[in-house]
Amino acid sequence: STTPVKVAVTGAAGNVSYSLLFRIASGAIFGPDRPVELRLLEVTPALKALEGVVMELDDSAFPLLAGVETGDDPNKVFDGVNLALLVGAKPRGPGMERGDMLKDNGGIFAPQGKALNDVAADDVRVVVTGNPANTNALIAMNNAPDIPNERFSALTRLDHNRAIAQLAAKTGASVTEISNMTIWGNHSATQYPDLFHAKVKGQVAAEAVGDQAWIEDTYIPTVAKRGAAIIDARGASSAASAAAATIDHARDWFAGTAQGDWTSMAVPSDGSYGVAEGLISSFPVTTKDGDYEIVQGLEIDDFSRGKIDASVQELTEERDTVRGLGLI
Ligand code: NAX
Repeated sequence: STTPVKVAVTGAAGNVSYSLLFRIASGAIFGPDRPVELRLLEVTPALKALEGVVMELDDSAFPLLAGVETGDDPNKVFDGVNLALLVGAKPRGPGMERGDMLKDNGGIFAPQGKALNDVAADDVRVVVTGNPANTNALIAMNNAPDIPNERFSALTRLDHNRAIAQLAAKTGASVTEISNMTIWGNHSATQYPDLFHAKVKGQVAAEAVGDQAWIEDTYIPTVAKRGAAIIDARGASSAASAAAATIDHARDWFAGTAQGDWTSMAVPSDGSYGVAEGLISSFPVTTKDGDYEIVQGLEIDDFSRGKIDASVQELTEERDTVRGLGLI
């Protein structure tokens, strides 16, 4: 199609978006033949900085960029959008109570969910990158009753990509020789990167590694705490890799996962693998044409079961908190 696809990005003047927008405009999600129109949402005080970003988008003369609109009103910016990348959020700062953080995010994701419900295109797909991503997606989804739940997702692709990179480094394989990686649960320190279904050159990764202690004591914490390691080294949180992961997530949702492989997306649970229905939890999924299916039938041993349950427990607590706050 030569009709531009309308892509909304929130937090458009922030760090992740500074990498994300230029890749979207270059065709990284929808390919080299599909024009894109950007709809950029920011809070009022950031609109001036956003103007500067738009000047740089203009200056890039992207052949596929059919238009850019900006604003601070989601009811206008989201009008007719086919894809909404919700990046702007209120992550937990030092000394902040979790309840306050969830409440602040409710103030962002409840109205954005409502606005998407009212003005987005009928085929809208939503990806939440802004933290706490799973529960922010839960809030948006529950405030958009007319949009099918399966259109809402949260980003665990950065964790997935980190899990591939760490496994590649350990085994000497290239990232392209690793398949069937899964992140289960929450995009948080409780996430579970699963080496019992991942494969290295076709061999089960846990067997290829052959060292359960390394998996438990080094691999899982390294992947789960990678965000903190980046902050420690850079003095700023991951931005370019988060943007790359957001692109991977959205591109694969439409373009599809490779035959025999899958990816990780946090999506509303249908009860698969004992995850309570309705929680937005990360699963192995196959994708095609903007739809996904949770991979079924994987055997979960006791070790994996404990890890998945612990992360899902955290999601349950977050859900109960936002329910108590009347946000869902
Ligand atoms: P920045 O603080 O640089 O940018 C966030 C932007 O969002 C700001 O410009 C702010 O004005 C805007 N914003 C706030 N409320 C808004 C609203 N109601 N509507 C529109 N815009 C709004 O953060 P950045 O480094 O870009 O990170 C963005 C988000 O991604 C954060 O929540 C962060 O925690 C999250 N991350 C998620 C990751 C993931 O894997 N899921 C990894 C990277 C990243 O840390």
